[in-house]
Amino acid sequence: QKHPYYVDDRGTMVHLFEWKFQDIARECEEFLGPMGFGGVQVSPIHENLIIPGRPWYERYQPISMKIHSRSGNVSEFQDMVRRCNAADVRIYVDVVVNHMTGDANPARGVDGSTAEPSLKSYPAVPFTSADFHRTCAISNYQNATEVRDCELSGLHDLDQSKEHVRAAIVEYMDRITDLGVAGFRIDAAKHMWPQDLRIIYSRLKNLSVSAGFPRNSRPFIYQEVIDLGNEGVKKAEYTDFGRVIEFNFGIVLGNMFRGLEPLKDLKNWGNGWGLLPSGDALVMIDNHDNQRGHGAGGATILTYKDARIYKMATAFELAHPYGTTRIMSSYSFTDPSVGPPADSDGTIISPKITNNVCTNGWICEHRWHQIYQMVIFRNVAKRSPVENWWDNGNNQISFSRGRLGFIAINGETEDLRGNLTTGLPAGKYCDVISGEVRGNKCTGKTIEVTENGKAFIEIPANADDGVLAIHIGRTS
Ligand code: AAO
Repeated sequence: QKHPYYVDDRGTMVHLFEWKFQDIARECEEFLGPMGFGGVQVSPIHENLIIPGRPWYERYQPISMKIHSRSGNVSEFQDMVRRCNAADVRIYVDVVVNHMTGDANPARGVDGSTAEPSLKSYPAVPFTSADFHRTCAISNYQNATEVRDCELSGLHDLDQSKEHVRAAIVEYMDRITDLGVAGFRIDAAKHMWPQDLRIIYSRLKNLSVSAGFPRNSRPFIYQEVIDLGNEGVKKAEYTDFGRVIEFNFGIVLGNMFRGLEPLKDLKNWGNGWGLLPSGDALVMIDNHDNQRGHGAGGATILTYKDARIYKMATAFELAHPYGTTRIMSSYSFTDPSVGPPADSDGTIISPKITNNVCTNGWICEHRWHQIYQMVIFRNVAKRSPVENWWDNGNNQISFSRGRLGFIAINGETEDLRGNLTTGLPAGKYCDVISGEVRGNKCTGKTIEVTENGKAFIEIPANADDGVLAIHIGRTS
């Protein structure tokens, strides 16, 4: 269940946060498929409590397990999964089964379901108070039992040791699997007992053969367990049966690319850093929580708002073989509660996309040249190792991925200029950061690798991008 079942050598998923299913389907066909993205994580798809003002976080308050949200209804979901699969892009669903809603009166869902949260009564599932833990607040993260048996932010906490709860969760996830998805993000996994999750995952059905998955494929599972090393719940408790989202990844890289620690220290990235083993980790620079101060990470998390260093950190993420990578794709915000761009009736406004620039309030980091080109780089580099590491003892680094790709990063105020070992076969390559191959021409810098594998590399301190990347898929 640690295998994402991407098509071919695709290696990265993008979280299209709050996108509508119809827009995702089109994005799969027009961009994600052709550009080599492996998958899309969609925002939670179950029916949620409608919260006045429609903050994004209402989607983390389930009121039923019907598939109907601001992203669309079940037939739109099904159509999206079919079209994305046809474009070789897999779909991953953010599953919220730790809890239902917080208190609200009246409590009404997107599909019209009602509930009495204060009585823990959710007739549309149905769940009654017998299906929940007692009411208590999580305040001490040192106490693993409290973290798992009490309520996260007042959200009524389901008891996954109960057979009825397990059956409802399995039924919901199987229903999604039947529609052709490849796997699940497990929200708030930290707040559920590993032994219960193990049982629930083991009961899930295999991925759909008619959707194109090999026989006996198990759903990809990646779990949200925030463990920065100082609490009662440990990420290693969850790696027997799925991957875990490695929150230290974006925190450390945020510090590094902000210049708080030298990039040269990344030489042994992954090992000796307290990070999970690579095969257990799903990684990102930022996510929908910590880009807006929720969850963990604090002020040094990089987001689209720090565009230049964000692209540099993302380039490193995608160039380095550690973990399964995810890219964030955001809408613009200042108020951390505000939901996606929407009409006055709450209908989400689609991104308008012209020449890879999204408007209507959407950022679309995945359409940024430097980011999608590195998604392609990662696919080309496959599983080849980091080789030919070089650094200047400070914030200028470079390395190759075997003989398939090479990246250089200049994170300081001095120019980077020198003959570096690229590891690539002799030839002319197109720097995919400053340009691309169009027709037979490179629109950016052309890099000439000589017989000994070296090339003259130059990244001025004031360059638009502090990164240069070449790979064998783009010769000129
Ligand atoms: C909303 C309102 C609440 C209201 C509630 C019920 O905002 O005021 O009480 O409704 O009416 C999202 C939003 C929530 C929202 C919720 C439901 O973020 O604000 O509540 O929807 O609408 C913890 C969990 C983690 C969770 C994260 C936000 O462990 O699972 O909080 N993330 C997921 C989703 C998220 C969603 C939910 C879960 C709920 O991604 O979008 O919530 O479905 C420590 C712990 C972490 C803990 C954080 C924050 O982190 O380690 O486990 O995350 O605290 O509580 C340093 C430390 C680090 C620490 C951090 C912050 O960095 O090193 O360990 O500081 O203290």
